[in-house]
Amino acid sequence: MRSALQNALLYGICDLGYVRSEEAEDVSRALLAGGVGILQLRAKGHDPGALHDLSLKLRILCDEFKIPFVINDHLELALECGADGLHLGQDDGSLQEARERIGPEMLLGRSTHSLEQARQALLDKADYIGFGPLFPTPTKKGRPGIGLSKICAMQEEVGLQIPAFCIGGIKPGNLEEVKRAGARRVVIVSHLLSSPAPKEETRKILSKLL
Ligand code: TZP
Ligand code: MG
Repeated sequence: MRSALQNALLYGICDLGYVRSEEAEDVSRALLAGGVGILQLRAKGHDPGALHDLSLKLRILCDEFKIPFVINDHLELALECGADGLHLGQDDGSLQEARERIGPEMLLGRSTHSLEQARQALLDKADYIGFGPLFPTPTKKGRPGIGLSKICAMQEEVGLQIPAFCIGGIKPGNLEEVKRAGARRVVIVSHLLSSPAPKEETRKILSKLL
């Protein structure tokens, strides 16, 4: 799955803040069919125990598409469902401790909100990072946008060594600007999940990243 991660330009998130659990499989299928190169299950405020069945379904679905499946926040759930990866934020503990528990194979992702944090994630042996939010976004309430000015430096220092996905408020209307600022890979959540045609919209966005 490490080589699949290297190929991923668009990171899809099935975020239960936007998608009802009953729809999560269909929406995830649409994102995968549209070409996301990695898929995460994000379920803020949900009891991990209640995510077991859904995570197994998405695990199988991602296998079908040969795309890495990542669990946000919940290490035990990631192990239980046989996820390909675990994604941790800045407040979710050390990457070294997580690595000791998940073993050498599972991908470990880290959210970063500054160039310094991006550098640190590389030193801490993250397999990939998220970098943002570039713009304020309702998906991550209360966090200011970090802007576009550090993308180039982050890309050179970190993004040449591990995949670095810019995130936060990215939409078709600002994607060109984000790319011009140096972004190569992106995560797009609300725009894709609120689209009436998520597969086609994913395809459209991906074609702009190729
Ligand atoms: N981390 C930083 S911004 C963000 C996360 C999970 C949310 C991105 O969502 P959207 O809807 O694409 O702005
Ligand atoms: Mg987290």
